[in-house]
Amino acid sequence: MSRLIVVSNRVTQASAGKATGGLAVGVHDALQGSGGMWLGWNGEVSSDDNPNPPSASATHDGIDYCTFPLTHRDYDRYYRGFSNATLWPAFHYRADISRYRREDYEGYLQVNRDFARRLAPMLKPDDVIWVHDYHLLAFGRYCRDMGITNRIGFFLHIPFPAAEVFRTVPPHRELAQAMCAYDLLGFQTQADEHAFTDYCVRFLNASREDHGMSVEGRQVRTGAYPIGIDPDDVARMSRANRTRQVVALKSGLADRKLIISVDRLDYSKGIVERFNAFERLLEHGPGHRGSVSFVQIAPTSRSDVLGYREIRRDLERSAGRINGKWGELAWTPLRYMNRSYERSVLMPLMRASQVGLVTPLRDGMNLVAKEYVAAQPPEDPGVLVLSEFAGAACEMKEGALLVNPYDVEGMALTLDRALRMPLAERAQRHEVLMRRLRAYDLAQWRDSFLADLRNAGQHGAPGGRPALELQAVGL
Ligand code: ADQ
Repeated sequence: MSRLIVVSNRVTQASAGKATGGLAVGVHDALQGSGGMWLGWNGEVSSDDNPNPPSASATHDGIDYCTFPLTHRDYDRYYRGFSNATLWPAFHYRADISRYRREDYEGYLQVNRDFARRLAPMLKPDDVIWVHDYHLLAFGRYCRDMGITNRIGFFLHIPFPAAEVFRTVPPHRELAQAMCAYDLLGFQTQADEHAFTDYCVRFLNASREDHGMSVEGRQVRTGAYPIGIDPDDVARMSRANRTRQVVALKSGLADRKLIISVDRLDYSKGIVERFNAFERLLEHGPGHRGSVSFVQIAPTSRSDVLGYREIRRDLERSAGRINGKWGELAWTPLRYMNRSYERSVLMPLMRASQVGLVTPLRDGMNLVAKEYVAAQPPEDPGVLVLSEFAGAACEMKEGALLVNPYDVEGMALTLDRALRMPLAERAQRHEVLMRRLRAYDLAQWRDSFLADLRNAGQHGAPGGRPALELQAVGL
């Protein structure tokens, strides 16, 4: 079988027994099975004095890891700048806070080109390349410009926005053209896939075809591949020996019900709106006062990116106000933990909670929603309250209670319903959700993407001029 090469912004190792989530686990087995390689940033930031820090190679568990640091300048322009201050907000429908600077875009292109330059000499002719996420939209285009004709697939973990929102990113046309250099473009949902193809039809003169489009004389395959979890692994972890923290939390709760939310601290996750909904529940439902506690776990992420410090401050204020107003000596309504916990603690915590409250304003998928369901005891499962704007809602609408996170009153009413739901309904909903989680798990996500990539029709260098070079010259 041909070798698999994974390319992503960050490289994480998932060694046996080490508890990691998401991408690392998802691609680990496929990499191991093909004697594969993973290329990307090692998380370190080096001095600008050496603009080309060397790559380091290491082999673990039959996987070659090729990693390198980013210089300060690259970190600033490519990572903090264009990836996380321009693309991330715009792709999460926050064009209002997306900030564009030409020098950031230039740095983004340069790092994308640098990733391709590092990979090129290590490639074998039949290697298959799988690229991940919004940091590397232009990577494939640079590979083609370097004459690389291997099959290259790309998976976007975050939403692809509607064309009118995507157009607020100034180099939108070049980015979409660059994305069309990939042989297969995978999205979390059909809505994301359609948003991308709609844009291409309207602005790149693409024509739709079965399984994709024809753009500038080449076929680009597109598809929806909703990322899954390993439900049995989550269930096992959730049942494992109760950790000290979980036991302490349970004894502090006495007989109170527990609502839990777990996120990275990010404005896209709708945490402030969620706090407001919990406050509304206490205001309008006197029966819940003193009998339910809400635990929000949200460790800081990207603290040096625009907008992230503000969200932390807003949450601290909001949690303080709610506890100040409603708390009692023997009851803290809202526990907001701005720190991270191991998965071995999070999964039992989810299992111990009667409601999983997952209400992002916009999310590519949201794996916490799936993990919450898989962590539940089937004989007495909790209820998932899920935002209709999470990619996960497409698959989970039958079993979860869907909410609009902009409707604080509606979320409070749904929380009330979830807390009162009888066992028979909870069990029936849980069964429906588990069936779906098992039918489309993490292995299925990975295997279906890779099967389609291996079968993707034509591949090789696209025709036409290298648009990104033009932009870089114009800067
Ligand atoms: P994220 O925005 O990071 O990922 P999410 O899917 O919620 O979002 O979480 C990914 C993983 O991180 C999960 O396994 C989860 O358990 C873990 N995680 C989240 N919060 C945590 C916390 N506080 N402590 C410890 N672990 C935590 C992006 C997209 C998502 C998409 C994923 C995967 O934004 O929409 O679901 O990629 O494609």
